[in-house]
Amino acid sequence: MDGKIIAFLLSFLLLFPAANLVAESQRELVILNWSDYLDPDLVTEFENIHNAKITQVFFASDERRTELLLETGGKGYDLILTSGIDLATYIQRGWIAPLESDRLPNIKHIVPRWLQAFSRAEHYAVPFFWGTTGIAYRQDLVDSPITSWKQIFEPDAELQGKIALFNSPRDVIAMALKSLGFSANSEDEQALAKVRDLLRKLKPLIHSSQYVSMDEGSLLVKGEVVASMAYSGDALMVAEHNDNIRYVIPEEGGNIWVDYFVIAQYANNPELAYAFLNFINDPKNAARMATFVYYATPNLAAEKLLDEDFLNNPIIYPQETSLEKSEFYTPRTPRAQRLWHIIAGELLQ
Ligand code: N2P
Repeated sequence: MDGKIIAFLLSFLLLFPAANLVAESQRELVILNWSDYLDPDLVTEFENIHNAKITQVFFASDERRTELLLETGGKGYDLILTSGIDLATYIQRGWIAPLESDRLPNIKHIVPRWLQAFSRAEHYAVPFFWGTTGIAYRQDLVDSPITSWKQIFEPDAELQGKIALFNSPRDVIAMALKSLGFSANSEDEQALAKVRDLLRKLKPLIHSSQYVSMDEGSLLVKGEVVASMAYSGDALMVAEHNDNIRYVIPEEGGNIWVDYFVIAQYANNPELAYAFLNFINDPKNAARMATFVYYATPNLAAEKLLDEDFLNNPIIYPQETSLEKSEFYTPRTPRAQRLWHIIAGELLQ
């Protein structure tokens, strides 16, 4: 055999186990998450400190997250980012491990209000951020400011064909209910029949029901979409690329949500998952994370480190008066849930 080939084989045999060792010692943390929800610099810092690799699997709606979890029976993830309203279902399905608070010393920084905002959250979930759902729009492309959901759900000529909704039955129907003066959580059949009519009329008038991205290629930045349902911090993030983008909690009110990190029942690396939760709740890191995503942190010690500008930004920390008409989602009966899916299914295809 050619000497070169022998040398190659020998070096391969010698190197391969070593490569294996490196791979084995680098643990992986798999996080099911929204995109743009973790500061990439903090991710890298965590990876370096823990000699670990963070892999994120992204979803673009709360419903899509549930579908992904259903596909694997909750397996394949170490940490799951979930909205508070889905917690109870995920716990019931056995996808979430109860929190062992002695492994999470930094939980002491979290304001109890957010730990307790949803049923059973306290024992299973670590609040990450809270925010609102409202409307992001291009002030330079409308005659007068957008102030109500009615302008989205019954658009006049100026907005027709230029509206983006979430691809989320829950959010679309809840906000359509509010535009008609009902509660976001209404299960009243007549109210829902009105929503159905409203959405049937709306269908040909929307641009899309995909969540608009937050980068410079966003449809809002390009002006192809003039008004979109949006999460508060995301509107601020996309406004970095166009300072004509505004965010409003409409006069009918919006949705107040809380997002939580939970440890997956089938986590491969629970220890690393706890390390991550402690890391992001270290006050300095939690403050940096908040600055990156433009959301309000439930971490009190972090809040104390944030700039006045951030704390006084009414999109991040809305005044109580503008929150008054906004609602947290409450659990729906399975029957209502089915009905909501049917109604929204006609619109969101
Ligand atoms: C991700 C923000 C998602 C917040 N950019 C929705 N709860």
